[in-house]
Amino acid sequence: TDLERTFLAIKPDGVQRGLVGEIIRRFETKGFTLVGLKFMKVSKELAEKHYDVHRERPFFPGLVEFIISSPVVAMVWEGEGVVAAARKIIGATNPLTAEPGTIRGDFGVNVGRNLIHGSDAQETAQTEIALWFKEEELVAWQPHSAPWLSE
Ligand code: YYY
Ligand code: MG
Repeated sequence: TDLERTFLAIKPDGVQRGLVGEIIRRFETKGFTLVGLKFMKVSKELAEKHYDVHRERPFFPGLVEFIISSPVVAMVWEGEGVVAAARKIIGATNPLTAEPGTIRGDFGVNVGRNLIHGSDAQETAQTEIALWFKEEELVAWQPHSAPWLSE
């Protein structure tokens, strides 16, 4: 099987609203494997690097202020097709139009408070994992359920 990794972060609104367990549960019960997790306040430098592609957008300053305003849960998840699948589980950028059943569709109403970040492609995932985690913070392991999830 072809394992991929993606970077996910529960944003300050997800933490403040007590949705950490609910959000993690969705990736865990889907069958993906947690390989890195930390609860942290984000520095302005890290927030600006993470959202560098949006630097010229009008929402950039507010986005950075929001991400650094309160703790986040930074995570790396592994599995077959996890990058694209996590984006589907997360839902569209604007929670108001995101499909019910997705995290954003179920729990949000505003684009500036959309609960969770997920890498948008395999290459972006590699860059974001390296930006947020040191190699020794990632744990390679085989869940005992692996043969019951994949043939
Ligand atoms: O990848 P995703 O998080 O779904 O959206 P992006 O287009 O990469 O934008 C990153 C981030 O910026 C988004 O999650 C919320 C915020 N944002 C915003 O506040 N207002 C917009 N019009 C677009 C994006
Ligand atoms: Mg994005």
